[in-house]
Amino acid sequence: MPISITPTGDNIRKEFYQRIDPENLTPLWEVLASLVPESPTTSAKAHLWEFSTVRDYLMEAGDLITAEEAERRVLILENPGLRGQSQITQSLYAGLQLILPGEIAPAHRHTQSALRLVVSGEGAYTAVDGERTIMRRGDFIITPAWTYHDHGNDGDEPVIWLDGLDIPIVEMLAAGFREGAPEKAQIPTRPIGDSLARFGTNMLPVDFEVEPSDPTRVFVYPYEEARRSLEKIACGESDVHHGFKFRYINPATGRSPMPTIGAFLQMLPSGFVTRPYRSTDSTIFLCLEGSGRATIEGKDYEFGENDVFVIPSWNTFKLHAETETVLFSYSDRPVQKALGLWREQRL
Ligand code: 1HN
Repeated sequence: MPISITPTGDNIRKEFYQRIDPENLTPLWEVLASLVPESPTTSAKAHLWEFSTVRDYLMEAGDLITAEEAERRVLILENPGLRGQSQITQSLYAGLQLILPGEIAPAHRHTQSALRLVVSGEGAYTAVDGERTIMRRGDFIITPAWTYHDHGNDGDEPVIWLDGLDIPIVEMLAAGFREGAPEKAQIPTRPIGDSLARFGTNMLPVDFEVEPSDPTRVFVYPYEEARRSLEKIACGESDVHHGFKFRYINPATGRSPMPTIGAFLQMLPSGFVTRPYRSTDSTIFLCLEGSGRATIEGKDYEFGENDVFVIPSWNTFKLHAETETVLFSYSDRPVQKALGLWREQRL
């Protein structure tokens, strides 16, 4: 007898689903539309964290636990739509880290890539692959996959920075490894500034050749220089959707500094309002200077210095700068571009 394609009673279908369930089988037709949505759907929500609130709790955490005991003293910025999952978007992690004077966050390495954006305080250093970098406000510092890194604070004030990691991506791929280092703090093998001098001044060592997939040899992108470049280009014509916006690169390849995370720096002149825009890369923003308002899917989020906000994939937003504003941001754009998935819409 031919198989009937006329609608079957709900109960008969349910009974069928129950019978195949013990065999670890389940019908596609019940989930197809949500598996392959017409446009991106994510449980992540738009949200803003006021720095002053997080800072106060971080300082309280400073009395509760040492950096060494915690390994990293961090308050995770958890997306309200993804609670309990240690992520700020479906693909990325964010946290604010505190290191007090005299403390060391011990050396380790892992396959997850990390970025830091220094937010408040001076006098701390981070050491990457045997080279220390002094952390100054606004500096963008990276720890490529499987590079040893430790942090220390030789100064006399608390230092706080934003951490961004690709933890959910590595988790999805089940490719996470980590190990401790032989020493608590790496013994420097190169002087401060060595990598930047060799690889970050529009020159490369004469015999240095790079493969497109090589990680960057530049670990620090000083804010002082980035800020100067923004100032220079801000005399010219602005982009109606972005104001004046740069992407950070590996200077040897022109690609993103790390394969999984793209990072950006933009300036919006006082009073500037961007035209509505959306893209498939959920993006985390940190306000380095100025203040303003992000309107995300029609809802307003007022931001000031050091506040962090997140815009989920395909959410339409515009940015309104109350005063001259500098925003740092990061996303999974390089992953999406490599896979041919990235889309944007300029409205
Ligand atoms: C990590 O290694 C750091 O090195 C910060 O500062 C946050 C979150 C999860 C896993 C490793 C750091 C981290 C982390």
